[in-house]
Amino acid sequence: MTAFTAADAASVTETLDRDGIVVLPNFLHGEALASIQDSFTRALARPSFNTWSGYEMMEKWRIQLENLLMIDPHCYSDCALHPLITEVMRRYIGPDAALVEARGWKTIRTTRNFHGWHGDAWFHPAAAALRPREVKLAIYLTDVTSGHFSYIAGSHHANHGHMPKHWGPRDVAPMMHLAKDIKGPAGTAFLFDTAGVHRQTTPVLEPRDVMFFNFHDPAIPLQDVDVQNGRYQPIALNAGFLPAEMSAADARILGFGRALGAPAHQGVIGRPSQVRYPVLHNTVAGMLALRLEIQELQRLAREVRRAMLSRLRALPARLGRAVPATPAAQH
Ligand SMILES: O=C(O)CCC(=O)C(=O)O
Repeated sequence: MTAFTAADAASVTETLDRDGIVVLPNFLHGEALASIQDSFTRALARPSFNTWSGYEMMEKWRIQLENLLMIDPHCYSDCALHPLITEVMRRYIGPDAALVEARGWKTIRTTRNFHGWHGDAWFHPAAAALRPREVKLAIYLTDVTSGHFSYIAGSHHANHGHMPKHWGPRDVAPMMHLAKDIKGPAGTAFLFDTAGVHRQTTPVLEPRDVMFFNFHDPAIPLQDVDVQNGRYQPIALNAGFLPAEMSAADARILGFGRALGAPAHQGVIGRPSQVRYPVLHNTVAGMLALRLEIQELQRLAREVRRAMLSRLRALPARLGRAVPATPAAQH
């Protein structure tokens, strides 16, 4: 992990405040980068289904990992809990900043313009007056020369306190000279204020792997759709990756105890109320149930066959006992 000083945290926070985005070159490197790249690739090997824990797919172009803190120990010490990051979050968001999402994805190669300019929508309209701040730490896991992240520098200032929205090409055209295109080798990181106008650019000429660690104050009320979809719940942690001792500040940033005292459903990991493609899900679940039913019928058939065979084998002996001995044989 790269060492940092209080001056680093101050200057990163200052740039974030001014531009809404700050690049951290070579943030992840060496063993930490190699380990996360490997874990990421393994986790992307198959979709989550029944006994497999893998990726989720909400659309054609991105294959998504929902719980990065489950897949690799370096996602704690070298990413979410990196002292530079936690210090900048405290300075920029406030003392109650917490990690509310740790997800990543692979964008597949495509020339399709599938992802437009937007500010991230997350807080309830009633909270807009609080001018809530949210910051994402993004880290590239592949070398990125196309399909990179782009951000309109300074656009966060005008958007704070307004409901985030999607921006059409005509809305963004007058601001394009302020666009910061973030390209770079694997391990390049950047922090951005999600109120600013941003997007993944097209075309994506090489598949791109990226992680996003999302921080805001969990006390800020969420927009209805995120409550309905169970987004920004306490995040899933892997106990095996956590150190035996952890500072109270780190435990709070990870959300320890955040759901205590609240209705249990508010602490449930995942998206219990979100049913996407119900027909497809029910069909696949039905096919799995049918497969298991057939397996059970096959087991029953084997049992019946075994019982019949053993009865057949026992038949001659039983017949022998049943046939009375001939009189001649009695002498
Ligand atoms: O994948 C990207 O580069 C864009 C990400 C993005 O728009 C977001 O996290 O809100």
